[in-house]
Amino acid sequence: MAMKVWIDGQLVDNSDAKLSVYDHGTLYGDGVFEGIRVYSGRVFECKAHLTRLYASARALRLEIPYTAEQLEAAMYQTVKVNGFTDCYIRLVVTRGAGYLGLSPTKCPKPAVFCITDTIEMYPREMYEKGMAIITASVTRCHPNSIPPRVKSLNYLNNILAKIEANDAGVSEALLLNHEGNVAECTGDNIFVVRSGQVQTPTTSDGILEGITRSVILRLCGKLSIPCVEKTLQRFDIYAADECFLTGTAAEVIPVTKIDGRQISTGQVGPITRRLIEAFHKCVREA
Ligand code: PXG
Repeated sequence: MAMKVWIDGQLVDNSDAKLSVYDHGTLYGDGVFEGIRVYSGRVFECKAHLTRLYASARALRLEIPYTAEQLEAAMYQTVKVNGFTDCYIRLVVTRGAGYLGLSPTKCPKPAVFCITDTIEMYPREMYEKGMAIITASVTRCHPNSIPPRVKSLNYLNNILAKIEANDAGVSEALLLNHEGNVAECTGDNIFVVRSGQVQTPTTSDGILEGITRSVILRLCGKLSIPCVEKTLQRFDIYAADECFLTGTAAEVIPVTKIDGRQISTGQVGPITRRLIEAFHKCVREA
């Protein structure tokens, strides 16, 4: 489909939206990105996404050559020119064109682009009946390597885990951290419900601080559903009453099976249902 892409301040046809082969984003995965949703013409949690983008860039000592206001305007401009009211946005900042060799000092100007497209979701049936996941053999990156809190262009670890999910015939894989505790899935945060309490790993467990995760924690507060961020072990998922994943693409999706084991009754639980409903209400009102 013909679509405009915003790239370094210009709106160009998607077929003309190109990066240099010398871009360190391509050569080394040197860059950061955000996946964002537009609901009813509004960029959902815009400030939170931009804050995370700048924080990720900062962690990589990558200076974004635009202000947050300029990037927000670029997103709205791209959404509008493509005639979307509901869509997915991919906002990317790379180290820019340099030369062969790792050092970013050879890259004078970061490249920034914004793509809008229709959103690819899990099949509707999974939202109603729940999805099956597996635990990947791949470990989530150690926080002293590329920090999981950075949404970087290097997703190889997650891609390896996703391949394991594909091989097992399921849609997502859970990654454990370097200590063997629960971290998150390849593109989604994980939650469990045990004895009426919603639980999710803390940022120090080596996760991306998902925007959807924050919205769910906020909604729990609003609905007076007890919730806590704490270290979880595999046991906590096996013994959970309910389990669900959150992410910009997936929104809130129930998990009813892990590693071939049914979670509790294998049905979508009542708290998960309440939160799915509250989330839908929230994106309509935001
Ligand atoms: N953990 C990881 C590792 C992620 O990549 C999330 C959690 C959820 O975060 P948000 O802010 O979306 O609630 C993500 C989300 C996609 C896609 O197109 C999504 C993500 C990464 C790559 C692709 O579905 N990230």
